[in-house]
Formats: sequence, C-alpha cells, structure tokens
Amino acid sequence: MCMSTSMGLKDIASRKGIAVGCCINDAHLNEGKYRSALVRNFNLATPEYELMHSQLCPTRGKYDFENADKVVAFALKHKMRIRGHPLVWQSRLNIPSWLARQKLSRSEAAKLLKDHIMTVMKRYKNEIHDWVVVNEAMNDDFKSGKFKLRKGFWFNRIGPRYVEMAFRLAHIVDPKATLWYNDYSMDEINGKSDAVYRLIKGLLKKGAPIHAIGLQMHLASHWNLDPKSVEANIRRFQKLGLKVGITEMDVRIRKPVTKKKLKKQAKMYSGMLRVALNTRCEDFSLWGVTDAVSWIPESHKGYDAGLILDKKYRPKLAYENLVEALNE
Ligand code: 9MR
Repeated sequence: MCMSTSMGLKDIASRKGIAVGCCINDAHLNEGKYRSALVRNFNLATPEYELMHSQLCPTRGKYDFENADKVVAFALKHKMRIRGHPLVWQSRLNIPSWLARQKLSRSEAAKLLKDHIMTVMKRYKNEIHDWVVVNEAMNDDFKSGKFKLRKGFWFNRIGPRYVEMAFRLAHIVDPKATLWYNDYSMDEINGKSDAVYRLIKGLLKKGAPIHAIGLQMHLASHWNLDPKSVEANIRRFQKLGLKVGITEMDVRIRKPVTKKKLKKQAKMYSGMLRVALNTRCEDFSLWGVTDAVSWIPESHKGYDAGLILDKKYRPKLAYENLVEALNE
C-alpha cells in the first residue's frame, strides 16, 4: 500500500500497531515548526522535564503544574497518549533542593514519597494512563560488573523497598494505569539488564504491580548494538508478562558530524525500529525530534545531531530509514 508522502511516522506506524512517541519540551511549544513536527509524526508524548519533582515542587508543599499542564493539553489536543515521567527518580536534578536537605526518618520519607505520587497522579488521573513510576534505580557500574540498586535520596532514607513501595502506591492511586520501570544501558542482554530482570522478576513474584519496562536506548553512532541481543532482552521481559517499550531513543554523533556517521546513525535507528516491530513493543519513542531541541549537546560535550530531523527540521537519513522500515 503506497503511503502518501504527507503522512508522518505515526500514520505509517499505525498499520503495524505500534505507537511512535517523542518527548515534548513545553518551552518550544510556541514554535510552529516544533509543534508541526510533533503533531505530524507522533501519537505518544512524554513531558521532557515538566513532571520532574524539582520542577513541580520547587518549594515544600507548593506544586506548580503550569508547564506540565501545557504539555498535557497539547498532547490531548492532538490525540497523543501520554506517558507520565518520572514519578520517582533519585537523580539530583530531580530531587527538589528543599527535600534533599531534609533529615527524614524512614516513615517521614515514605510519607513524602506517597504524598508526591498521589498529588501528581491524581491531578492527571483522567489524562495520563501510563506512568514511569521508577526511573533509573539500577546503577551502571559496568567497570566492576557489580550491579545493584543505586544509593540515593529514597534508597538512603527508605531502603531498597522504595521501589516496590512506589509501584504499590501508584497502583492504589490508579488501579487502571500501566506502571513502567524505565532505565538506560539495559537495551541488550548485559550485566545491567540482567540485574534489572532479576529485580523486576523478584518484585513480580511478591505481587508488585509492575506492568511495563522502558528501554531508554540513548545510543552513540560509534556503538554497535546487537539487534539479536536486544530482541532476546525484550522477549525475556515479555515472558514475565510485561509490556516493553523503547522510551527515549536518540543516537548522538561525536563531532565532526559526517555523512558516514549519519549513515551509521540511520542504520541504528531503523535497526532498533525493526526489533521493536518484530517483538511487538508497545511503542518506539524518541528523546526529541529535531537536533534544534536536544539535551545531547549540553549533556554530552563534543556530541550533537542525535535526532531524526536536522536543526532546520529537514528529514535526515535516519527519518527516511524509519519510514522505509515502517513501510516494509
Ligand atoms: O532531557 C531531559 C532534560 O531536559 C532534563 O533537564 C533532565 C533532568 O535530569 O532529564 C533529561 O531527560 C532524561 C530523562 O528524564 C531520563 N533519561 C535520561 C534523559 C536524559 O538525561
């Protein structure tokens, strides 16, 4: 079936039963090209930073949902599903500074965890039905090969059980919501994905309401991911009864950006999309649509051009390869 060229990724993907998603940054929603690129290509939205604890609650007891509301309203207006992200994340960027300074007993910390989860989920109970409940709880100590739950704000005050606690609280607030565990560098079968698999399997055995696994898939174009290993990793989580999604894909390029590196990037994007299609993932989501709006240059010095449209919103080879993979 020939697809009209005016169709975006989401239209072509809909025939394959997979959602195509993107993070949305409210600061750029006043830019026409940014809005059009999102509306044309995606039917799943993840607020890029607007639901972070530090953004929502910069002052104790006072929530400011203004920016998050903008992303939610935009997504609903354009019939995009929304994945709320993140409810619980120990990153220093996510924990509000007033909270980080608190000396808390275990029960006080548990109450604050519960209050935050309830406050955020209740506000969007009718709009958001997928939540990243816990983000990046596993350390990434590939050097030692010893993978265990990261120490951090909630771990240090509540202990390792904060993960299970967060999922159980989220399920109580919205028993119908799909609850996700999301992490990076766990796309292939490796020490970290093994550790997450053991963690999640154990929690499921205890009846923890975990429904889905998000593979963030933040890659670099000089890496070589083994599609078979990614496929096997996805399938083993699915065998636990879990949904799996690619939640934050981008493929950063070490500067200078060359044609050869862009070609490799394109191959990686379409290769992972084919894996997502073969394994019937819930979604194939990117952490941005245009190189003009990307966390990469700031966070990965010396890297750029990690997304599928260039800085002038022109489709890159990566975009064309995704269309080709979807049309197969
Ligand atoms: O791209 C996000 C950036 O705008 C935020 O300031 C940052 C806060 O830590 O989070 C970035 O997104 C991260 C996501 O929330 C979790 N996976 C890794 C992403 C890149 O750091």
